[in-house]
Amino acid sequence: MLTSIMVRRAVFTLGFLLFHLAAAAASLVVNVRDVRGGVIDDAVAWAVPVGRRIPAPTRPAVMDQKNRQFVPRILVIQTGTAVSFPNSDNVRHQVYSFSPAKKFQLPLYEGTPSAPVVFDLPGVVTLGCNIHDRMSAFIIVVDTPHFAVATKGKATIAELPAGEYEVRIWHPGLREATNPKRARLEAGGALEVTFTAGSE
Ligand SMILES: [Cu+2]
Repeated sequence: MLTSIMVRRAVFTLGFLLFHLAAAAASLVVNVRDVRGGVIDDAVAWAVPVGRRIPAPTRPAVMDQKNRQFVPRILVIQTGTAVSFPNSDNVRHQVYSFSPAKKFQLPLYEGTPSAPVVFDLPGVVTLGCNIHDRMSAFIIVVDTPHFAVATKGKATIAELPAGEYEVRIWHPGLREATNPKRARLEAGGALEVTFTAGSE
């Protein structure tokens, strides 16, 4: 009897805590436009907590290969994330990167290689396939779990704990890094920031 009351009380307390955590989360909308005001496709945005500890990544990620294309074409991950590279085609691929943030090559393979690749440095990793020249994709490795890929120039980063953030963007046509923007998010609040970036 006592145990059942204790369990009920614990469940109630947990529910109460989760409700308040959800209510306190803020969201950030990041607009990415070109110099003429048009939206930029394939932009990504991320928000790095300022002066706060960043939890280690917990979820693995997947870069698939389907119909001789990488899926997704742009993958954003937190630094330290393990990415698996399954091959869903019935032809073999040989995935590689020469990017300084992660140089690697997977031997020619079918199915899923047994070991995922861990991306332990932030940066942009350009992927290619030695067999199919037109296969290309990007893995954007960022020092935060808070990121989003834009749809029609708008990236929504949800479930952010309140506090100060440094917001950055990237897109495939970007020649040099744009200056970050600071954003201070209140508990339960929503904020919108706009970047103007060259699309050439
Ligand atoms: Cu290939």
